[in-house]
Amino acid sequence: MSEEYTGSSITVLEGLEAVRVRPAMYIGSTDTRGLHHLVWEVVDNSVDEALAGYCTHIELAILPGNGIRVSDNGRGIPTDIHPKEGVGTIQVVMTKLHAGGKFDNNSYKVSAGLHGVGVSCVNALSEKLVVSVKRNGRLVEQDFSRGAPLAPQRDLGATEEPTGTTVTFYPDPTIFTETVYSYETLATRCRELAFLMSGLRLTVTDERDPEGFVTESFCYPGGVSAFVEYVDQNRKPLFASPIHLTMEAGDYPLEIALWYNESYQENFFSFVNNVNTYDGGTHVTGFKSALTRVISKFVQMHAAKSKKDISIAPEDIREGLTAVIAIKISQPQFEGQTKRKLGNSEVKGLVETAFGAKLEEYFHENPATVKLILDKVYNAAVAREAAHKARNLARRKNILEGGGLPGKLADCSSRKPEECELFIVEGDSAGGSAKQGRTRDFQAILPIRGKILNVEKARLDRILESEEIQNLANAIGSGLGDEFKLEKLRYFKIIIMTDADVDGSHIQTLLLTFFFRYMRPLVDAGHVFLAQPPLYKLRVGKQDTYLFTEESKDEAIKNTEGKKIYLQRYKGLGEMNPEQLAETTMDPATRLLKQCSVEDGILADQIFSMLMGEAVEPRRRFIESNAYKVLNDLDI
Ligand code: 0RA
Repeated sequence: MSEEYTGSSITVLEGLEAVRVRPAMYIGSTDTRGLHHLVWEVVDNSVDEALAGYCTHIELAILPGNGIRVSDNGRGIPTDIHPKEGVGTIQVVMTKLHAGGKFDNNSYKVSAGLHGVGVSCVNALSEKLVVSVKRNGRLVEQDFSRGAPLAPQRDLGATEEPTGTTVTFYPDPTIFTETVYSYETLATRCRELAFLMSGLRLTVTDERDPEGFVTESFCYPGGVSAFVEYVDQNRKPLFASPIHLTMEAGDYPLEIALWYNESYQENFFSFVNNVNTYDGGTHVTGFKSALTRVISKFVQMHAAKSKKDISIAPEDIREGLTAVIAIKISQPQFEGQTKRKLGNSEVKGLVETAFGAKLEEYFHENPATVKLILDKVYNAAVAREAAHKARNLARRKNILEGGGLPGKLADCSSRKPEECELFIVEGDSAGGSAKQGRTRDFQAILPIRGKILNVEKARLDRILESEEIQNLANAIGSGLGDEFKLEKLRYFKIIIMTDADVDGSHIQTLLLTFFFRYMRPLVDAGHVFLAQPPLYKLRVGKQDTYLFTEESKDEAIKNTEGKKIYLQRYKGLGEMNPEQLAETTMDPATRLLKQCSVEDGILADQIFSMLMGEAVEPRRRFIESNAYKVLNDLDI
């Protein structure tokens, strides 16, 4: 690098040095999340170019050496000398904190949204970064390292190709604790962006394996309507295609798609400036109240004709509803601990008015669809009321909000949730061994009787009537559904302990479905675990070893070198005595636990609805195409 050049870039480096000293302050963390965050900072600039109407295709590639290349066919970063800064605009964009990218007034920039720390942070945290721009018929490039320009931009000559920007970067391994990119993570977000930016094409390619690249390309002219179809692909729809409404809420562009299906869940996905607001906010509140108001109005009109007299609750209206709500806002305010909730108070009324009017108009024009929806809402209300009458109201409240402890629970003596563990154990006999083998101070045991109710196929009413579910909810203590309160959790570790056979897996899946649908914060906060009982005991001489996988068993046998061995296959927890069960599966010092987490909520939803839901065809397809993977392991 030339002497002069070093001089002019000093002030710039002071800004970026701060990013290198405290990277987590700028990108959240330096683990795999932060690593992927870098990609979105760059992609957001290209998405902004698409929002401004100049870019139709964004290509993302994972390179050998775990670099990333992001190319777009937008206008290209200007290649002139920046009038105020006196250096090339490329350098200004890449080195000035919060320069973001654009100087034009595009008010819905994603790059100014939730993360919006700017592409200069990516530069600061990359050991190498190259920007390459095609603009005015010329190709111009500039190289950087750890934020510092290595030389002024250089003109590489004329090009016939269309305009665009390519940013290639290699994250600094001295900053990041994890440097390997996940193709799945990148592809999932690209698909989501393609739904949200209808017509924009996003292509992801994994170029790391020289033997062959993996690539996918996403483009959905149907926008959020295609998103809802994608989410519900494993459910039985109530009518042919989603209701898709595009409108302005005040000045804010608003797009909503909604679709009813035969399940009982409500499934909302909401976005502000293409950022997922996992915890909803004022746009979702506005949506819900307009939906309730308009549907109630049509119910009343209908009831007057048919003389039906049913009172409809908001939950009846949302039963089996999947919706995507996407709004663009100039000054979004995000709230809550994780900043995943929209706070702008004016948005509620704007969405309510705009969406309410649009939905009413749609209903007047589509009476056949309205009839299907009203029938579904009636059914939900009738079922709810019938159950309501039959049931003891106080008990329902008790379960929802967490009530008395079940008789079958062998509780622990500690009352400090952070040190307490609840083992949910299949069957009374294993439950007995677990009770004898546990450390009573902090380990509680709840035996369950085999298969619990499949909550994917049942209404809340039936779920609340199930004795096993009542026991579970009461033991855990935090209530369920809308009333779930993580603060009331009685055990920080909820451990599912089942036999390592087909029935055990089924019970695990039923329990996980319940936790995912009705106690989702429990899963998100990392409180749910799967115990890992050993598959084998290998005795060589007087030495016993417990083995947890087929591979480790094969390996261990290989290493016995012809000595006399005795191998026991455990078919269930019941075959272990309490001491063995404690040592292999329960004792924190020696056991293995798998922590459950939801990395991709949409995929998790699809898998649960596919495995456990009403529609048979998607499950059949899944089993057919995956059976070969498990056939060898099944013990039937
Ligand atoms: C500054 C000004 C203009 C575009 C951009 C930056 C720009 C930045 C990035 C980053 C990735 N892709 C990008 N594409 C464009 C406006 C240019 C004009 O007015 O022609």
